[in-house]
Amino acid sequence: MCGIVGAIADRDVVPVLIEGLKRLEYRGYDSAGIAVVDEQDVRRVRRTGRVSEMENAAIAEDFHAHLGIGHTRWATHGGVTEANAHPHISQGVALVHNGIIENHEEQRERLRELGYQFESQTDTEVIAHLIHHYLKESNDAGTGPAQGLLAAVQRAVKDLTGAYALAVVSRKEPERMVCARMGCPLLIGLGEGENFVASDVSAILQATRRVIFLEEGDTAEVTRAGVRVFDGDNVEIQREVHVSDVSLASLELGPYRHFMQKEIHEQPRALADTIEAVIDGGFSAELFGANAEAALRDIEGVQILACGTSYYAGMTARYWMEAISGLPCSVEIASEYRYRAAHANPKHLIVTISQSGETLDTMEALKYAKSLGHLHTLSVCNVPESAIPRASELVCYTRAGAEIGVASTKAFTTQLAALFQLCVVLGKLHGKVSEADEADYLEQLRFLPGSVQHALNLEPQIALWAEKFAGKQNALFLGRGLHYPIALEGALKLKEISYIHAEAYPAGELKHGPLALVDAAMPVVVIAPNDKLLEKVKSNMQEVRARGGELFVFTDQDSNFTESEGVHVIRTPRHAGVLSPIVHTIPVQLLAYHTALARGTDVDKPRNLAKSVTVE
Ligand code: HGA
Repeated sequence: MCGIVGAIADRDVVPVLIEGLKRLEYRGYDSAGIAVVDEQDVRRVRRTGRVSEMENAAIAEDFHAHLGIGHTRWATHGGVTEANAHPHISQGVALVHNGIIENHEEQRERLRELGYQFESQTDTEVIAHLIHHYLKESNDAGTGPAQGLLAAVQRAVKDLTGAYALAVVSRKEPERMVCARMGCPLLIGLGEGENFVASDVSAILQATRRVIFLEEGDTAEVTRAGVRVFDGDNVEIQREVHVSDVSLASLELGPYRHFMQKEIHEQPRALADTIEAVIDGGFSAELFGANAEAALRDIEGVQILACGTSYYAGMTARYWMEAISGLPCSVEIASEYRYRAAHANPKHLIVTISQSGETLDTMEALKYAKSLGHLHTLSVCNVPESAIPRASELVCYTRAGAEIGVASTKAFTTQLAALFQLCVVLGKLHGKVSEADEADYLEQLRFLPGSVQHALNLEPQIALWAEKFAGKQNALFLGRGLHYPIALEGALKLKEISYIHAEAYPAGELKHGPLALVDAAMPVVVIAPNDKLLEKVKSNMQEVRARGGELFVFTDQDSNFTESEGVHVIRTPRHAGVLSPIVHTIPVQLLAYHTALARGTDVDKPRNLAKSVTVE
């Protein structure tokens, strides 16, 4: 979603801002802009569309400065227009904003009465006017300008309800940038005689790795010489400096055509990294934190909360959880759970799953679960130090590396691997997993990266199938048991990047409704490895074939499918046991990718979608 970058330096910061915005493009956006403070004036350039278009305009207008802020906008309030793009300016105060201001209408009224005129339909513009209003008030009262912008921002944010990450500059104070955070992530990058602000570390990685993560309610003043951070009571406070280990290589495309393709192919490595600690040290509670054992022994059940692809990871984990650990497990979409009058069992472990660790609905669901009295919380997350793990008692970091493609791939399979580890650890602690079982699970994990590599080798065959899908309007995905969530994930991937309408059903549900859709124009993808439900799935497939539906079956070596008229089969070389859902994810990812390629869509930045969903 929206991205923020800001810089103050002796050098020209415009290239830093542009480079930062390009690095934030992966989050999904619809317009971009920068504002710079140069010789007592604020200049701004904004464009709808790509950062490169805005960059060309900035070059044409000869933008250079030592202080500036930039933004990629994913519209929430007001259409995709240049007037709604950030930065917004109020009489020399320029600001960029991520988030949503819930009381913007009330503030708009108040500001109109104070004489302010609005140029955009955004909620953001009220913040610029509010800051200007307080700045003017303190100037009129004779308070020196050196303190002006910071104090004005600190006063303005007290009038706001909702979520924000802000970076603000003023033409009257060309020596500082002020920022604030509530509900949306924001960090400060520390350089040598130059400093930065960003919503995501990837935006400033080319300049520094030393970062301070702002906490909820913090404000900060950033100058060339240093940074001062204040808590929600405006008391100056020291925040820890972290050294980011995000690799620059993970942000580069390398020999691949798209980040999604790169990330699909990175899965053997990403999985090997995620399971490394278990392979070396076994299924130990310490994987989830130093004091995890007591908490994990204490629980009586599990409640998983997540959104989108992460929700499907949770659905898969539910099958493992109940079978392996014997603990009752429910899975719920975070945005639904947070508004439901849920009956909490305090001893049910809350497990949240979020690639970015900043998914707003998941964060709010976690807060709600805590307010209901849940005693223990665990986060499965790919971004260290992000908001959700920091708000959780226990953490399991997936080690997928930066995921840039909007459609999640390696984050999903590594989430599955992490959740599988959790299931086995809970099984051990709750007396369900014997030493022999544990050895067996370890062996299966050990083979996992290799099995995934074999599945990747099927790419040429899958690309041929994709040519048939490219001309279709609809597709149906079927699976049963552990593979039903993988059918859901396959349908979601196809929808997200090829814009083909796709739905997934548990195969047993077919004749309760969706069979009515099946005819010769409807391709039906079936995920059918050799497990205890295989014979049932085969009967469901007969029902499709009898109605003229064309079947595309992903299976493994052990199941005796044969190709025939209207039945196409692709096999993974070996049966992956209980981890089969992870291996069978690869073919559905590749099918979606190659279908999108054949249809010529923007694979890494599908229309209307954003990477980290940081607004409601
Ligand atoms: N509400 C603001 C910012 C939106 C945002 O943060 N998107 O991720 C707007 O609509 O401009």
